[in-house]
This record gives sequence, C-alpha cells and structure tokens, in this order.
Amino acid sequence: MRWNRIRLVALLVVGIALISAASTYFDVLAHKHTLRSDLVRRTQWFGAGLQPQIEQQFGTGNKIDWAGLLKRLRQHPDEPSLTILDTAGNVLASDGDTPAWDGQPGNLIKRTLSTGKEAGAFVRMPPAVTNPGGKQGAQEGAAQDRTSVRLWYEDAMPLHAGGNIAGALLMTADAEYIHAEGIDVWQRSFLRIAVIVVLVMVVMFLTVRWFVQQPVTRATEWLRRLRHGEAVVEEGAGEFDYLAPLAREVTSLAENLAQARVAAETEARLRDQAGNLWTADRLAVHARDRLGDGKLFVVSNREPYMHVRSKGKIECIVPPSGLVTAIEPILRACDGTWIAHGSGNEDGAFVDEHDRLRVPPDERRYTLRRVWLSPEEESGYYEGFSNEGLWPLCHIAHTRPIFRESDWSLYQSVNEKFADVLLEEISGTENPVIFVQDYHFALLPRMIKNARPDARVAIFWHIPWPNPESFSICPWQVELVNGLLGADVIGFHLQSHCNNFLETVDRTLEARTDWEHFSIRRNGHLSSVRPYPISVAWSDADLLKRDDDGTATGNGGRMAKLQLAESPARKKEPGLMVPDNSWGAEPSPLHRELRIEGMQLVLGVDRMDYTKGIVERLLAIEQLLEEQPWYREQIVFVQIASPSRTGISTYADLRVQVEETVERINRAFQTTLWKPVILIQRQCSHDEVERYYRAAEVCLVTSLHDGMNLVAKEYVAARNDCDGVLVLSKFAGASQELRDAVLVNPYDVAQVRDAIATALKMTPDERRLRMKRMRQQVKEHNVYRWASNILTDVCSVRIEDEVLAVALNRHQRKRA
Ligand code: ADQ
Repeated sequence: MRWNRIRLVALLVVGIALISAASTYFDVLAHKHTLRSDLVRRTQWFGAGLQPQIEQQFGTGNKIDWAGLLKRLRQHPDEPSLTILDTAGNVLASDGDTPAWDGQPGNLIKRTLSTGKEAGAFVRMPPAVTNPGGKQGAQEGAAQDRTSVRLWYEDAMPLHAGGNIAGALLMTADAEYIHAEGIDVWQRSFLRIAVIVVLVMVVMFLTVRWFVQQPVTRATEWLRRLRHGEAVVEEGAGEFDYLAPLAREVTSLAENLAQARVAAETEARLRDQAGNLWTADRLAVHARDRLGDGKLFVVSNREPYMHVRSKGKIECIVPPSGLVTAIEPILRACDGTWIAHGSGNEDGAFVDEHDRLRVPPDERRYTLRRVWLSPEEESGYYEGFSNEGLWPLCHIAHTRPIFRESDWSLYQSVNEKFADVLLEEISGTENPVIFVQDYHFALLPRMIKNARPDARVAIFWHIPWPNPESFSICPWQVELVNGLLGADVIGFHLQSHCNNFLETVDRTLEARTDWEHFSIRRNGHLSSVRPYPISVAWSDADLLKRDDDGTATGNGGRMAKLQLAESPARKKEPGLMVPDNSWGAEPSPLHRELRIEGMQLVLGVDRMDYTKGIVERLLAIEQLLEEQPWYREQIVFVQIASPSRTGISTYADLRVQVEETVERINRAFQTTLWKPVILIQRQCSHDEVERYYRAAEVCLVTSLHDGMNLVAKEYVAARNDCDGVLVLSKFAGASQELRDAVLVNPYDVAQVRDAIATALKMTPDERRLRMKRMRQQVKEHNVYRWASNILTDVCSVRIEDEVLAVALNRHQRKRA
C-alpha cells in the first residue's frame, strides 16, 4: 500500500515534469521561429533600402569614399553592420560589428555573386576576430571574450552597375538575443505549465475522492452489511445513482441476494412448520420437478410486459393482473414461453424477427412471443364476441349478451391465429405443456390437440360458468364446448361452475360425463374438470410472521392506541349516538393526504364493469347517509375505478351512471369541509392500491356476479395489522372461502347499507378475529398453490402410448 503511494507520487512528479517540459519546448520553438523570421524580414527590408544608393555610386566611375558612405547609410548601431565587396569577393569597406570573419568570401557571398540573387543564413561564430573595414568594431570585438561563439544573421545582396554585377552588400545582424529570449521563455513557461498541471491534478484527485472513492467505500460497506443481513436494499441504492448502469446491476444483485435470503429463511421455516404454505420459490422447484425436460407454454390475451410510450418516454409496464404473479415463477423456472397479444403502442419496436423478446427486461428468464391483431380482429374477437357476448353470457348480471356472426367468425380466426403461433413455438418440443387462459380462447385447446395429440393442455376459465339454460342462448355453444373439451384439464374457480359445465356438456353434445370423477370422455379423449380457486400472492416476508402475535407491522401499532382514543368528530356531536368502535384516532398518512383525519375510509377498487355492482354500493352509501345522519362527516367513500372496455356502449353508459350517482350524493350531503364520495377513475399502480387497502377501515366488494374477485383477497392480504372489515357479495367466488367477511346480497341495497354500518360499528376484537381467520385462509391458499395444483394435474395427464407414437411419427416426418 505504502509502495503504491510512493509509486503514485513519483509517477505524478515525473508526469508533471514531462508534460511541462514538452509543452515549454514547443512554446520556445514557436517563439524562436517568430523572432528569426522577424530578423530576416527586417534585414532584407534594410538592405533593399540601401541597395539603390550604393549601386548609384558604382555607376559614377569616380573614386568612392566607401567608409564615408557606409557611415551615412548605417545611422543606428542596432541596424545590421554593412560590408561592401567587389566581384572577386574582396572587402571594399566594412562598418560596425562583424563576426569572426576571415576576410575571404564565404559561401553566401560566392553564391550571391555567381547567381545574382540575394541569400541569407544564420551562422554561429565568435564576434569580431577580424574586422577588416572598421576600427571601432575591431576594438569592441577585442574587448569581448574572443572564444565565445554568438549567433548571427548574414544576408548577401547583389550590387549592379550598368546591368552587370559589380559587387555585393553583406549585412550582418547580431541574433544572439534570440537565444537569450528562448531561455527566458523556458523559465517562464515551464513554471506556468507546471502550476496548471498541479492544479488539474488536485482537482482530479478531489473529484475521484468525493465522487468515486467515498461512495464506493460506503457502497462496499453497505454490500458487506447486506451480505450479513444487517442492511436493506433501498439503503444503498442511492450510492451508485450517478453510475446508472452499475447502479441497476448492483441493486438487482442486492435484491436477488435479499430475496434469496428471505426464500432460504422461508423454506427453513416451512420445513420447520411442516406446513402447507406455498411460495414463488417452492412453486419454481415444484415446476422443475413436474415438467422435467418438458417446457411450459402459456397463452393469454393480455401480455405480462407491455411497451408503451407515455409523456414522450417509452416504458415497459406490467399490466396489473394476478396472472403474472402466478405464472411467472413457473416460466422463469423452466424457461418457458408466454404467447399473448402485443397490445402496447411500442411493442413492435422491442421484438426480434420472430416477434419474440426475453423478459423480465432486466433478467431475461423466459420468452414472450407477441401476436399482432388488426383493429378489426380486436374489435370482433375481443370487444365483440368475448366481451359483448361471452362475458354477459357467463355473468348473471342481467345484461343481455350480443352475438354477431361477424364477431364469431373473427373469434374463430383469432383462435386459429394463436393456434398457429403456438404450434410454431412448440414445433421443436416433445410433450409440451400448454396452459391456456380464459374465455378468449375456448376453441384453442381442440385446435392444438388435433395438431399435437402429445401436448398436455390445460385451460383455466377465469369467469363463472352459467347453468345450461343460460349458456344455451349462445348460438355457437356446441363449438365452444367442443373446443374446450380438447383440453386435458379444464379449470374453474368453484365446484358449482364445474357442475354447470358438466351439465352443459350433457345437454349440448355427444360425450360421456363421469360425475364421480368429474371427467368427460369424447371421441376417446378424456378431460378432467376441476375447481382451482385463484388467489393472490402472499409476500415471503409475511409468511414468516404470525398474525396472532398482537404487534404486527403496518398499522398494527396503531390499534393499541385506538382502544383509548375517541374520534374528534365524535366529540363534537354529543347528541348523536355512535357506538364506540375504536377506529383510528391517529390518522394514516393517506387519511392526512385526503384531509379526512378522524373519519373512516370506506373503499371500493374495481374495473369499471357492470358486474362489479358499483352503482348498487353507491346507493347503499346514499341510504346510509340519509337514514343514519351521524355517519355524515364521519365516513368517506373512495371508489377507485379503472377504465375498462371503453369502446363498448354498455361500459360507457355505466361510467355516466356512476358519475351521475356520485355527483348526486355529493350534492345532497357535502359540506364546506367534507365530500362523502371521492371517485378516482384511473389505473393505479399496485403500490398505490395497496396503500388504500392498508388505510381503509372498510372494503366493499359488491359484485353482482364474479368468478372469484381478487380485490377481496388483496385487501385481506394487505391487512397485516389484522384490522379492517371486508363487506363481500355472496355472488363473488371469494365468498366461498372468506366466510368471515360481512356477506351481502348486492341487489338488496338496504342489506348493503346495514352491512356497512355493521362494519363501521364492529368492535376491534371481532374485526381482528375475522381478519385473522381470513388471512390464514388466503395465506394457505395463495396463488402459488393455485398454480401448483393446476400444473400438477396437467403434468400427470397420461398420454396414451399410441397417441405418443402417432405424434412422434408425425413430428419426425415433418422434420425430415
Ligand atoms: P377481473 O374481473 O378483472 O378478473 P378481479 O378479480 O377483481 O377482477 O381483479 C381485478 C384486478 O385489477 C385486481 O388485482 C385489482 O387490484 C386490479 N384493479 C382493479 N382496479 C384497479 C385500479 N383502478 N388500479 C389498479 N388496479 C386495479 C377476472 C374475473 C375475476 C377473477 C379474476 C382472476 O372476473 O372473477 O377473480 O379474473 O381469475
């Protein structure tokens, strides 16, 4: 270390010296060059002025007083000394200082006399050894050190008489001052440049120290603490801010490390508990075990990563959907492929020539294959047949389904398009496992199975399956059911949906339904029909906590204080009886942000969809405020509604109806400081929605009909303080599992009104007990378990040997 420092200092010193010397050398050269040119020019001008006067003397033919002439011509001692020579090079006269010139014509003079052209040169000679023409010069020269050599500039100029060369004029200028000035420049420049270089080095040193060395030292310390589990990821991320790519890599490394630690701890704990809890990592291991060499292919309408341009910037976003949470760990584990509609406005720019890209963008663990749809296809297949036809057909919400021939034909052709893409993707894979999502692809399983009987196919139907009478109004029910029966596993949320499906099959086409094993055999192929209640993720960190320890994180600490506190609003109306339900006296940050401190937040989170019962819950809030006035200025209802299927008129009408109802309630009850309903109509981030879940005292899920409803489970999962009350529609699939919610019939407005009041009045103990039980349910039946159950079932499907042989044969023929 010490040696390194010495070497560094030595290097700096040598470097500074070399840079300064080189730079000064070039300065001196340039300066000398300028001085020399200047001297040459001045001497030549001087000679040019004298030449005619001297030539005139040659022309007179009289005896010339050369010494007198030279005296007249050279008036100042600084001017070059003059020597006049005849054509043989003999000195006729000389004036002033001359170098140690031996009186013989030098090369310069010879050249001028022979060519008749002016010539000049710098020479080094001792001063005035011989001064043939001038006494004064000879005396001064003798006084000097005769051995010292000086620099001179000599210039020989031809002299003419009668058109012939009559002699030459030699001018000799002392150029020694050029040498002296060079030394002077050396001294001044070297010092100046050395100081500049030192200053630059000091600035560089400080820059490196402040902006590289110190942050790197702090970041190293942070990484060390992270390795020992003493720091959190966010703490150190800022250290690398100014080195963006490195920052991303190190932060993602740190995140992976933190996740690996949590996963290891969780696994250890799970083993210890011998519990039946599922995590993303456990699902990944399970998937690898089950799939073996096989690969998983997922097909869905919505893609897991979307490239969109917003505010002039391209972003890669994850559309909010529970599906990505559930499916991604499996695809990551087996490097599978997800096939989906490329619906982002910049999606095309991020795929290769096969329309594929690796995702997640910063990890690239599996392949996303994008399928492009024309506006007509989107409108007919997605908005038309799927959302105006199948969606209302399967939801009993009393909205009439619309079936158009043109939509049906586009639904078929888009299913074929996806089938073609899927077949292309699985062409090199033996025994692929295919997991199809939802009602957009009812025909896909049959198409795949026909082409690749060796593929194992599962489809999950995310919405309810209605009773056979309701389903029978669809003109293409046979084709839809037949398409679904191409799958080996058909999944629904609830057992009742499975029952409805089996009954529908019984009444629609030729097939053998087995009610004991819940399977259907058609044309020799067997499909199992099973309930897989979908769920939400449960954070690994939360898995390690127990809800019964009484001091959970989040708002948990708040609860103890709540028992003693009395809401300020309650104090100001002593005449009105509000039961002591001990809701928060200490407002959450969100309460403060919304300026509703001291009030209870009632929340709804939905897509703006008529099946979600948004208008019905608004009516219940209206009734509550009307009939139980003490709740005025006590509660605020926040409805977060993300715009959905906006191109369909039923959805546009619903939006108007919701906005009008909100306006009516606000107009009727609002005061200067209080607005009873806040309507937020936009897609929020997952974190934002979670903040609302954590702050809301009551969450309303009043779907008229819902396959499952993830909002109900998300609310429960977010409440790690074990507080909050869920009011839940009994027509939502989630009500089968969350029995501790306050269950309601959403069509009965008075019942919903009373349920909200019950929730607001519920004692902390009861809230806690109910929430604890619901949390246990969601924790144990989380989305990883959902995915693992389906995967287990589809992977254990037996493909008959003959089927495999046929498929293999066909495959080999194709390859050949
Ligand atoms: P959806 O009808 O879309 O799903 P749901 O299960 O409630 O309904 O899921 C909605 C998701 O969107 C939730 O994760 C929720 O957090 C999110 N969300 C809603 N509004 C939002 C907003 N404004 N901003 C951000 N996120 C928002 C279909 C079926 C359901 C079934 C699911 C899963 O209709 O019955 O539960 O599939 O299978």
